[in-house]
Amino acid sequence: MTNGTGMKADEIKIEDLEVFANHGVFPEENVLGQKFLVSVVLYTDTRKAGKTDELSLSIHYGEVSSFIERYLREHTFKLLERAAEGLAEELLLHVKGLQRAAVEIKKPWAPVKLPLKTVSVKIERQWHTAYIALGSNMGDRKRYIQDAVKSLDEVRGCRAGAVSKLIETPPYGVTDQPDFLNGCMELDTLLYPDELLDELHRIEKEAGRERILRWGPRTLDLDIIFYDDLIWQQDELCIPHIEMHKREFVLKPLAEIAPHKRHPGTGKTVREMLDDLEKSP
Ligand code: A4P
Ligand code: MG
Repeated sequence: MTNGTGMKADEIKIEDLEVFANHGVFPEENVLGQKFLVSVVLYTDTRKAGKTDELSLSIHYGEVSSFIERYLREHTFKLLERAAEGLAEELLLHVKGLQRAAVEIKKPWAPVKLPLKTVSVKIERQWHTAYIALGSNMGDRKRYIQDAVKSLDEVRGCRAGAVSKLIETPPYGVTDQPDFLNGCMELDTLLYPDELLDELHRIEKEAGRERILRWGPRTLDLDIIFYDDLIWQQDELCIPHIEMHKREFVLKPLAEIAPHKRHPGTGKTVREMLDDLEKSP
């Protein structure tokens, strides 16, 4: 992972923090408790703190250590996987300036009835940036889109970023239907792409969306245009969105909030794709 200048992110490390907690599959473990060793790498940008000697511009590793200890002591999970996942998520949600976190939890006294040093689970989790296309051509179109932005911001592990202006567009594909209102938004998210799609479908459903006709009229349509620089092609999900470069109603609002974002497949910026489309007959 890189910081804003394209250079490798800086790391703050906490190694083998001892926590006495109750995680485990066996009921005795949940009652008696045992020792866990927790190592965390916090990926962040220490440049400003490095230049000014100002703690408030960095991540306070003392506070993070207390946070880890408290979280693991106050929760009881069966699996180390669950403990690591929960801890990584809490850190990314609550520690300011944290972009990515590696979390390793070791269990030196794991009850496996064989001599071993430790068993452990190590994961890395991070914030991702997605761009979502917003569309509606039924009912109170503006309200459906505004509510969708709010609903997405309220999903755990999602934060709404820039939202474009909404524009009126003629229908593309099936043309015998009312005009659309379209826009785009930036979304910071901890969700994986398939999890994000599930949330989009849930929000579409709550807006009364019915899938009757492909490309037909809808109260709300939410499509994932980009997800970092990911290229993901499966039957139920294609990222970048397969038709994005052909659609002015996607590129115009997107160019307002992310003109320099490059398509990871073609290398073209959003602005270039929009220029190409406007030039094509
Ligand atoms: N799917 C695959 N990739 C994605 C992705 N990147 N983001 C799958 C979201 N969904 C993705 O979509 C069908 C399936 O596509 C989803 O279940 C998902 O698994 P849908 O929303 O159920 O059906 P749809 O929207 O009718 O089909 P499609 O192909 O998604 O259509 P689009 O691309 O959404 O286009 N004209 C104007 N002016 N403005 C519009 O907003 N929208 C459409 C619909 C047509 N014409 C329009 C507009
Ligand atoms: Mg769609």
